[in-house]
Amino acid sequence: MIVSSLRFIYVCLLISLAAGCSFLTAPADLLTAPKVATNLQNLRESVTTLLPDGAKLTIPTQSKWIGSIQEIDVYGDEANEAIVFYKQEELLHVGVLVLEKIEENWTLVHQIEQVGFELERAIFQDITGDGQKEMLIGWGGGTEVSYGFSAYTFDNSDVRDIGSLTYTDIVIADLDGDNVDDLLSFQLDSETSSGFASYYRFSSETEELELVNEVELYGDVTGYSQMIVGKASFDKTGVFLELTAGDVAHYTALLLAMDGQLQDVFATSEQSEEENIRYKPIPTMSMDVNEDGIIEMDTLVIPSNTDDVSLNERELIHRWMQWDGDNKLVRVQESVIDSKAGYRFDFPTFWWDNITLIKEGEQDIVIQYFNPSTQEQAELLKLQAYSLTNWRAEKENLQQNQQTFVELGSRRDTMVIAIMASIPYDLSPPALAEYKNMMLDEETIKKSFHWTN
Ligand SMILES: [Ca+2]
Ligand SMILES: [Ca+2]
Ligand SMILES: [Ca+2]
Repeated sequence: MIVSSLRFIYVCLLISLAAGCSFLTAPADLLTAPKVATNLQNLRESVTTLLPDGAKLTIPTQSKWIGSIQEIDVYGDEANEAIVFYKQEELLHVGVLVLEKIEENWTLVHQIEQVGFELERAIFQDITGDGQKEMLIGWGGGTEVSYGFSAYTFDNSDVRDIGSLTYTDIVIADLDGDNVDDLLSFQLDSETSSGFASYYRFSSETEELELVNEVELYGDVTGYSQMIVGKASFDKTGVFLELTAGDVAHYTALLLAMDGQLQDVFATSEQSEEENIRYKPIPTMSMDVNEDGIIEMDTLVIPSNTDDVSLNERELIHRWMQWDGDNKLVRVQESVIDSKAGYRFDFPTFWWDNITLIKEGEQDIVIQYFNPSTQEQAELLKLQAYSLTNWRAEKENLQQNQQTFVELGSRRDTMVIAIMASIPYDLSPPALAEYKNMMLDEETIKKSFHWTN
């Protein structure tokens, strides 16, 4: 057991040198693995006797992987403490117990309690920069959009509250690049239809979390669907926030720390093009779509020559935009996404601005060559999703009709294929030459296909 664990650590260390492998289990835990079962039983018995009257174990709703009992070293003494989450429904109390193992016995050393109906999240992360983890707890208060958050630091077996705030969502990340994690809270105020982002850093002078600055988000913010943190450029970490403004518009905000202050990058920009492209009729999700380590915004573009198509029947182009480090967005990729069938098909760059999309039936997406100057248009590729049960018969049909197609992938009950169109000889000679250059071979078609969920 120990030998194989050591081998695992060795392999992981090798990988970590190359690619930043993260330990799912700490090495110390692996080395003591055979003892875990008895230790855990011992701990569970202690927890049962130490819980307050009428209290039940609970799991933080947004950090479910943590469970109701977490063994973690918060004292920095290289021995694990046990953190226990509980609630007392009748009293509307939620609480945390900190247990320390003293002479083989789990002993209650701290009890922290708040009024609330649930524990919303629990995070163990160093936000003071001393290498020792803080305990960050989100308490569910009375409303759906606002929670209370408290950060606790442990020193010399003492626990101290270093800052409390309210939040709708929260991210912890090093935004200013000083190698110490900072805290960004997002607050949605449903009464005034407004959103605020507040930037906090730990101050070594006051030894508390300090509000650096607050940014009011642009527009009548009524909701949000995503808040993620990641690289916004090679050297800058940003927070991408997918917001609902008013009843129908959605847009992506990018929040960054510039010169130590939080900024909403495009709210201060006078580039109206950048303003407009971030607005869309439905929310989308930012992600690192081209796998270069940088997060892209997923913006939506109406395909050419579809003005008379109703919005519901229109298939929109997903135009993935990367921040240029200043106040502009740069197009890095274009795709079509079928969220029902669960796939994305990426367009080669030489297709950009020379194609349009047509939705056929429920699930067929026709990609057409489109010449903006002559308005000539011709089918290039059709993406079709079938249920697997129908696929065999459909395949025979396609073969009988001598159609060229590529099987892109099958998953669950879905088969997705791409049908290559036959060459449209009615195009003008220059358009036909352009069309032929835009035809994709089987390998490129396969590489352009990705499952999304
Ligand atoms: Ca710390
Ligand atoms: Ca920092
Ligand atoms: Ca990327």
